[in-house]
This record gives sequence, C-alpha cells and structure tokens, in this order.
Amino acid sequence: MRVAALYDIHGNLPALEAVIAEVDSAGVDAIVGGGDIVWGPWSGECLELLRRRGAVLVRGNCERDILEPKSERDRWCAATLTPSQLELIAELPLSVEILVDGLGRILFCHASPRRDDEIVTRSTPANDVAEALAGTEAEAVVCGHTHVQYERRIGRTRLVNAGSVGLPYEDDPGARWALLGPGVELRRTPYATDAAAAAIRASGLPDADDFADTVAIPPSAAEATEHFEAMRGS
Ligand SMILES: [Mn+2]
Repeated sequence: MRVAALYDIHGNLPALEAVIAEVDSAGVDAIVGGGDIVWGPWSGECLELLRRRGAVLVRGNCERDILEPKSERDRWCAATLTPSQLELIAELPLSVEILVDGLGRILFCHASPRRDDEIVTRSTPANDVAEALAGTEAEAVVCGHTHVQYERRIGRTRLVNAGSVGLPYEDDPGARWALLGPGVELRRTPYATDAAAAAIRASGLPDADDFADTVAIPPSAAEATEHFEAMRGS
C-alpha cells in the first residue's frame, strides 16, 4: 500500500491537476485529501477531481468554515458548491486510519488528531506536540494546516506534515505533498504558477490578489513557521 497525501489544496485546480499527474506516474494505491480542499477559486472542481479518483477525504477547518460562513470568502466559496458537494463536506470525518507498507498504521488528520485547526509546526515544543497527539495509537500521524512540510519524531510517533498543494509557504513556488510507503517522501511538484496566479486574480474570489501573490511568490517556510508559533503563543 502506497498513499499520496494531498493537503490544503484550497481550490487551486491547476496545482491539484499537476500533482495528480505526478501521483499517477508514482503509482499509488490510495489518495488522501487531507482537508482544506475548498476555500479557494475552484473548490467544487477540486472536490470533483478527488471524488472521481476515489480519494479518501478528511475535514479541514475550511470545510467547516464554508458550512458556517462568517467571511465574504466563506460565503463566495459556499455559493460555488452544489448541494451534493455541500453534503459531501458536511459528512467528512476528522481523521481516517490506513495501514501503509513499511510505516504501519497512519492516522491522517487535517491539523491534529483532536482538532481541525490546531497549530503544530516544525518548531512547536515536543511536549506541546505530545499533548496534541495524546491517545493516538497509530505509528504515524500525517497532518497539514500550516502549509509547511516537515517530519518529526515525537516519542514513538512519526509526525509528518504533508505541506500544501495549493497554497504552500515554502520559499519556492510549486505544489507540496507527501508520498507514503515504504518511506516518507516530501514532494514538490512544479507547475505554471504565474499562469495560475493570473487565473486566480480573474476568478472573482474575494481577496484574490493575496491568494495569487502567495501562489506566485510564497513566503519563506521560516517566516510562516515563526508567524504560526506567534499565533500559537497568543
Ligand atoms: Mn487548515
């Protein structure tokens, strides 16, 4: 069993299409869509592509936000989804477990096993991470949410952040994801990010410029990690 973990796609269809092409050439048995599939320009199209590919999906905070919209972007994204797509995201589980060759039982969750919006970065103190993982019996946990890839060991648990397909904060542009089994590979898939940014600007997404700027010229992983750790502390 080999699994492609595609997290934080954020409705970026060109990024997802590029990753799926690479997933196909890598040869996997399952695709996991690790939450925050939506909340971007082509949320419905991304959901359909994953659904067509039989992906196993978990819920992120953005699926929750769209179902209980508070911001203009929440409402705009919700309006782009069909009733059946809204029903699909309302039924997603917080986590799923899959047995993967060479890695054992892996728990896939968006942010942490207990919350869809908990911040765990590569520099979060190990004691705090252990608390977030408490009660998890899986050999490995794959998370996302903070859009920076990493791999850590916390006690006996291997913790992998798959990074973000659609909106990575990783110095260089390009989609990030993880290939699992028998090892852990943190992958980068280049795609036409300038063309994607132009299409995002024209999509009608509220605050599209911020989104497009991040796709074209991402912030550094160090900067993003520092920002998230400051949020965690506050
Ligand atoms: Mn998230």
